[in-house]
Amino acid sequence: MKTPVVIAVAGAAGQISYSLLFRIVSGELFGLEQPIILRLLEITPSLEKLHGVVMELNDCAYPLLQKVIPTDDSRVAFKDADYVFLAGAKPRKMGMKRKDLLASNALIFAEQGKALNEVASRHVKVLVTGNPANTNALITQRNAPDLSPSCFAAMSMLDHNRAISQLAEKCGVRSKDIKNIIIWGNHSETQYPDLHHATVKGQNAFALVEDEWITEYFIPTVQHRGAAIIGARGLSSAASAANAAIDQMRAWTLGTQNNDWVSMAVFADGSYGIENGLFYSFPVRVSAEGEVTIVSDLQIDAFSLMRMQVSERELKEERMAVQHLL
Ligand code: NAX
Repeated sequence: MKTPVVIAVAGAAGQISYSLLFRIVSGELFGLEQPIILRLLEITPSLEKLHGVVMELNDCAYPLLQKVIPTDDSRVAFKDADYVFLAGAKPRKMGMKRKDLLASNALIFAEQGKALNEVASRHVKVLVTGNPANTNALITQRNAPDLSPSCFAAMSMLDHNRAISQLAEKCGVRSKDIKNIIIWGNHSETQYPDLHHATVKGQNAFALVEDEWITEYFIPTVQHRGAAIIGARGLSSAASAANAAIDQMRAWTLGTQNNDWVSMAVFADGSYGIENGLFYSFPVRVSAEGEVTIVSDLQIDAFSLMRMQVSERELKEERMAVQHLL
């Protein structure tokens, strides 16, 4: 058995965590040889509920789970953390736009950034899920100046998986047959799901689907999928969000495979003209050592560039609204 890794989850009594935690400690994240210490963060009023989750985790008798530490103190939760899932935030309710969430959730991420800066491992990987995820990642990163910006990412893997699933259904293939999908931009309705580089069983996706399907169905369906799920379930995506969090953290740690890439919202380095320092979703490849590289030199047509810039503009506006916390 390897040395245990410390995994911290904020919002640990919430609905995403209720799927996420059990999958992490069953070995789905890092395999069956990797023992885990879990540090679970909640607000004080939710500690009793968290206690129930901890009882259930213990009742699974998972061989990989060495210890569970529930707490309402972020400095205890993030102590020596190697991997952090930040899902502790209010979710969007029916009819609410992500921007409405900004004001109430931003402070949480400023505080958690400071705590990470003080106590987390210097090589920590912090995946921000709580919405608005990209701007919350920015707030967290800016409040953790002693950590490299490469320690932070926001989740766009759910959008990436949604795009794969739509294309697979359209082409009558399985999700594993789809490669090189891209989500550009913000995890919001301005995101741009891009098929220009995608392949279906090795064939260019563009040659297999009609232009009209892309603009009238594919792009809006992926962009508005979160709202559609809220409309149908009365609650925001939870199991699929937990699944995507596992997919993104696993790819970020163990690497991408077979010349494929994943979409991750990472610290922009000027690639594709996107302003440096925004957390923007790009196609990335990850080495087996966990080093992330934005895929460069993709041909971008005028339609795509316009869509990418719309999402960049929204991220700049969100940044303006939280300037006081940066
Ligand atoms: P829940 O309300 O079920 O859970 C959130 C939990 O966070 C609650 O238990 C709450 O007590 C806790 N919490 C609140 N403030 C906290 C703080 N300061 N420290 C620690 N914990 C705190 O929401 P859930 O459905 O689990 O969603 C969590 C977040 O993920 C929301 O912001 C939601 O909008 C976002 N999502 C992001 C997605 C993405 O793709 N990036 C998709 C799914 C989801 O909508």
